[in-house]
Amino acid sequence: MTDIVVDPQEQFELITKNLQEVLNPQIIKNVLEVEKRPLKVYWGTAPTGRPHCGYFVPMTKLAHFLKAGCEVTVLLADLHAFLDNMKAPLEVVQYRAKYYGMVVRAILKSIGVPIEKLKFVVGSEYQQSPEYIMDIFKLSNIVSQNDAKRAGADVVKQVANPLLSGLIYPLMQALDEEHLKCDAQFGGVDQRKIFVLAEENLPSLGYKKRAHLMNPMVPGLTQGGKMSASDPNSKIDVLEEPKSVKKKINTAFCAPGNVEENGLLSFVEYVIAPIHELKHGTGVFNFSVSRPEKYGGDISFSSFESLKEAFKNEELGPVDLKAGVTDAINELLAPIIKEFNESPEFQEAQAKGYPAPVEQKKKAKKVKDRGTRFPGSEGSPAPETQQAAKVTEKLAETKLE
Ligand code: STL
Repeated sequence: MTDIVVDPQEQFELITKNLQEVLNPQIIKNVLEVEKRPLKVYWGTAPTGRPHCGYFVPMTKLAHFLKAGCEVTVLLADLHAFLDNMKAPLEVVQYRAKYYGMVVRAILKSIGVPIEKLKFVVGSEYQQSPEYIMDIFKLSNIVSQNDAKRAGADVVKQVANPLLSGLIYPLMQALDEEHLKCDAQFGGVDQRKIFVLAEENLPSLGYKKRAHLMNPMVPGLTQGGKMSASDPNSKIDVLEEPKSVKKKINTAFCAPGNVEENGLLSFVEYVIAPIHELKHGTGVFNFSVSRPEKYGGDISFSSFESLKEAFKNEELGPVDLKAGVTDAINELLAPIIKEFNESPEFQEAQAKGYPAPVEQKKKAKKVKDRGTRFPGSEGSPAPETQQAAKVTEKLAETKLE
């Protein structure tokens, strides 16, 4: 990556580049132009399911922030992962937070972003302090149940009998802005209602209102575009093997000439293109597809628009677009897989954060308790064996998404 940008106007452009929406841009401009200091911005993520390729989207923004000289914090919001319908049980959440941190570092390294200036904070490290807890109480006296519920509607998993934790979640996210001492919070546009809740309520606690930077939502690979936890084909893990990437891309919804509902084109637009720019300079785009001679031979595009146009005109068909995207994704993932394979710490975080679901054994037929002193008995299992069995059972209960 090239040098840090120092001109305030250029910094502002880079900070807000490719975003869907910015709330209170004047807060950012004031820091850059009047106070003339680095902007402090944070991005929060809750370590729930395994991170997938969608993670590359916010990563390109973190790269922009760092290039614009910002002080960037990544919040690994472990308690939020717990509070969101226990998507991460407390037994495993610390490993998931570690795993997420390592994935973020590996992705940024792989796209050539210097990460020395990037700060990582684990939520539970400060969210259990008396000051933070008192702030939750204070905020709960200002925000109505209705407003807290609505704020979390796009973020907190919606279930039939909603838990109280879903109301605490948005309050804590608002408070994180103050306790992380930031000027701006960055997130997907799905966070918008929480961002607005923070803007409307932090001033009542005597805290300043922050700016909010929002990324567009990038569709998944299935028709309808939502990345779903229950459909493994709708997302590609950041450690997905090349063969499996190929298989998943091949099942992706991609109709000839249809550029509107096309997760593959979106992936090129929001991930492949920005990363190519980061590596090769502003405005530089290249997307190549190797094609057999009888189908027109290799073809490459030097702008996203020309690629989209070619697909729309059916000069480029689904099979070829899929081949190009498969190669591009495998190229993006190769250094992350390599990093994982070379790091026992990374592997441990994954193994302990996402223990393999153990087959639920059929209930064993009840045998009459004849004690341990009958012919053929092997005696009682040692206490440590019993303990291990309990832990395995507990891990088996862990619902994986
Ligand atoms: C998710 C998915 C996602 C974003 C988040 C969680 C954000 C969590 C969060 C928590 C606390 C904060 C900020 C953000 O202060 O895309 O499951």
